[in-house]
Amino acid sequence: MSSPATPQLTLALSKGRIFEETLPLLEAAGIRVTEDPEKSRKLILSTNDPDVRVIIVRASDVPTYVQYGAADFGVAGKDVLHEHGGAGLYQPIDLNIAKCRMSVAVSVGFDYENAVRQGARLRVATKYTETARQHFAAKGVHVDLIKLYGSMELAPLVGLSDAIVDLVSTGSTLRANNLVEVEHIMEISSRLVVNQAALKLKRERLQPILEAFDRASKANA
Ligand code: PRT
Ligand code: MG
Repeated sequence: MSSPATPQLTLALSKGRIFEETLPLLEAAGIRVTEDPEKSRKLILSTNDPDVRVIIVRASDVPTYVQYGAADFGVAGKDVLHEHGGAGLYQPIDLNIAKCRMSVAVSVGFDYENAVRQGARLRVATKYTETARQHFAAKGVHVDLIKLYGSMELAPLVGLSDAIVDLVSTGSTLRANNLVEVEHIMEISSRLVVNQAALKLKRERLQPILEAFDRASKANA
């Protein structure tokens, strides 16, 4: 008797916007996820293709699963990839999904330009310490970085920091909290990341999926 084999390909996705926006790309490759991660507590989801399964991981863990080959490929934001550094990952395609921007924001009324001009040492709260470090170092601005894991928008409101580095999409979260964007660091979208060994060893199975993703994502550009 044969037991069901482990699918040949494992794709790492995070729940929420990345999962939702990756579904049409998978569809273009003929792959349908047969379970809904919002309704199920399962972390390994099957697809209509017996060769392909999807694992659900935290957005910032996607590069790690792919780097170590626990997933062959995955989808991660440029914000997450910039923090991770990209070791062991091949990044062939900008999928043009989950778009937003990385910005510096401060409380309304805080004179950021003046503080920078005066060479003040700024306290900056962020989840993106590596990106923030590089940004302020390139500008020659001295900062004390305070690492947070969520709700960066709160930090300036309660005196934890002078500024934040965070993602902005519609801007409504900043507005609701009386914050303004003062600097634009980079445009963000999600990338396909592929394990470098898998790209060589599983090329035959991966290549058509990558090509379908590439074609479908051009439509989002
Ligand atoms: O939520 P969790 O802590 O598990 O992880 P995560 O926040 O990293 O995951 P998720 O699913 O929220 O985001 C996954 C990816 O989506 C990010 O890595 C980004 O590449 C991308 N993305 C696109 C965004 C946004 N747009 C976005 N608007 N990620 C987060 N936001 C947040 C932002 O941090 C801010 O708090 O939405 C808020 C601002 O939105 P607006 O519309 O009010 O400006
Ligand atoms: Mg989130």
